[in-house]
Parts: sequence; C-alpha cells; structure tokens
Amino acid sequence: MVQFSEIAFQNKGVAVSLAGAKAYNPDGKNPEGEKPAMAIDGSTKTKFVDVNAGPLMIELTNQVEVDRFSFTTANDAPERDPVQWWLEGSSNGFDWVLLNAQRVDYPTPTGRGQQTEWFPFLKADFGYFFFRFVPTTRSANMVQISEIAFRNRGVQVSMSNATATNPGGENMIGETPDKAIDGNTQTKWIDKNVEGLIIGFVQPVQADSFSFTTANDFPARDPVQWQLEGSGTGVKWVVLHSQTTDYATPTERFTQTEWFSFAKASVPTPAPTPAPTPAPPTLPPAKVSLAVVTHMLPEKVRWSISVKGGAQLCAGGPYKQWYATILVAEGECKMKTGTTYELQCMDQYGEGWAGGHLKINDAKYCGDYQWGGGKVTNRTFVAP
Ligand SMILES: [Ca+2]
Ligand SMILES: [Ca+2]
Repeated sequence: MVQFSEIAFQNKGVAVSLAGAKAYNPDGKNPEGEKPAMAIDGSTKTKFVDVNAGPLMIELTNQVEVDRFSFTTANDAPERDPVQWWLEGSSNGFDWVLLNAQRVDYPTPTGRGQQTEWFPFLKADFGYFFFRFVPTTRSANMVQISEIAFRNRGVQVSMSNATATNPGGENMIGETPDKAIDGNTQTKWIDKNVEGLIIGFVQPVQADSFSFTTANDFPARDPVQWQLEGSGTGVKWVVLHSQTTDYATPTERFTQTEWFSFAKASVPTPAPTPAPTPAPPTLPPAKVSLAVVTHMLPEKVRWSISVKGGAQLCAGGPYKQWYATILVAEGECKMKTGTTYELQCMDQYGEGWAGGHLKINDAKYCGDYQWGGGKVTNRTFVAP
C-alpha cells in the first residue's frame, strides 16, 4: 500500500500549476475519498492511497517545463510512504522519459504532513540504470561467462552496488547471475535457456564499452554473438553494441575479451581521467534479521525472498503458532549489502496476514495488506 498527501513540481524554482490537471492510477485500488485526485488538490489534509502500490499518472492541461519534484507525507502510517520510485515524463502518454529514480530506500520524513526535499531531474545524458547482455553461443544449448564488466573513458565501472538477474533463465546450482559480477573469474553464470543477463545499478551509470571473461570449461558455451543493451527503467532498451557474426571469443579459459565500444551518437569530451578505483571483488554479506510475527491464522501465510527478477533465496511458512515471533535463522537467507531483493507475501484465505507481518530488520512488510484469496503481493527492499 502506498500513500502521500501531495505531489508537486517546480521549474527553475517556480511552482508548476496543476490547475485543471487530472490524476489517474491505472490498475490501482483506492479507498473511498482517497482517490488519485487527492494527490494534486493542494491540500495536505487529503491523501492518495493505492492498495496495489501502482503508478500515479498526472495529465496536465498543457505542455510544461519541469525540473524537479517533491511529495508530502500523509496523515498516518509512515510504512506506506514512498521510499523508492521512478518518475517519468511524456508529451504524448506513450513515450516516457525517465526523470528521477530512487533505487535505494530514501529517508522519507516520518513526520506526518511533511514535504520532502526537491528531487532534481536527471540530465538527458545520465546514462543507464540497467544493461542487458543477450548472447548466442557456439552450441546454443547453454551460455556461460565468468565475468561481465563495463568501462567509461578507460575507468572500469564499479559493480559494488550492482545486481544481476536473469529473467526466464535456468541456472545451475551456485552458477547464478550474481556470479557474473562478483569480481571472481573462478565463479561463473550459467543459463540453460540462453536468456539475457541484466545488470542493474542504484545510480545511473555512464559506460562506453563492455567486456566479458570466459569461464573454466566448455568453450561451446561461450557467447560468440550478442546484443548489449541499455535502459533507464528496465522496460525499454536501446542497443549499445551488436555482434551479428561469430566473434573469435578466446578458447582459452578464464580469459577476458577485448573491450567492445558502444555505438554512440556523441561521445562527451573527455575530462581529466581520475585514477581508476578498482571494484571491490565481492559484495559484503548483509546483516539482515528476519522474523515472522504471527497473529491469527498463521497457517495461511507464506513468504519468499528472491533477488529482484531472479532466483529465489529463501522462503517460509505456513506456520502453526498463533501470536508468536518466529525468527528465521541467519544462515537461511544470505543477502548481500546494497542488493535489491523482492519479497513475496502470500495469502491463502484472502485476509492478508490477519494482523501478522514479516520483519526485515526494523521494517515491517506483508502486514499492511488486505487482498483477495490466494493472492501474492510483491515488495522490494535493499539489503543494508
Ligand atoms: Ca491532497
Ligand atoms: Ca565470477
């Protein structure tokens, strides 16, 4: 569930008028009196609530210049405040441009009726939040690489805040997408379905080339043709490098390819290059405590945690104890700092978690939902 009392826009420090603007919440579910229009009615006493945490769309009466935005918290329930978001702009309602992105939890004021800072819009050439490597192999029955890397003006892009996912992929045990960005050529990513490998960053990344490193065995699984794509939100992709004939991928094992330059309309004038900072080889393990707090009907709740868009990490439930706190053992769910995870809260009978919740460190999840029988609700969080 998401809520806030107002959203506002400015251009060069001047408020953008929302007079006559319409607000929509496609696929949303709003309680009576807490409709999308309440987010732009100019009153912090009224709020917009969406049980489905879907997008809020605001249609202005005429085209305007906007360079930053802000929102104001509602009257209650700080756990419903937005902490991560995408903000996009469009002149026709079809083609959207990414304007602002918050990919790690923002410290939204816990004070009620309180306005956030003004969030500036991204520059037009901000780079990408996501890269996707779509390979074809020599044998085409599975793909493997030990590492993928990006570079900008000769400086390697740090993977310390990156997440790797492989939607639609089928990985071997221990050979998951994250192994392609762990800085270790002894570990590898294998996908039996030869789907795309997506690398996501919490900050926009400028890159002008990429490279990959072969794994320990089977050169037949090496990529020889590919498309390397970039994206703002992970929905629409632009092709940055395309290899349409078989590339002479090194048959030597643990061997890095050359750097493949991205085709770009304009390359920015090189600034003095800072000394390269080597990427930390591995992400530190996160200190995450998980506890399931049950109230009534614990036998109907289940949950799972996955790398966002990727493999499942751990799962739990249903439970037998009413009104209990059930700790999830530390070794059962090994997360990495700065990685985005997707939590699924599952309900069998249609009453949400009936007063119970899942606690990740101090944040409560799952408990703030009421939903239809057999439904699943997704939340994302970033391991601290
Ligand atoms: Ca309002
Ligand atoms: Ca590796």
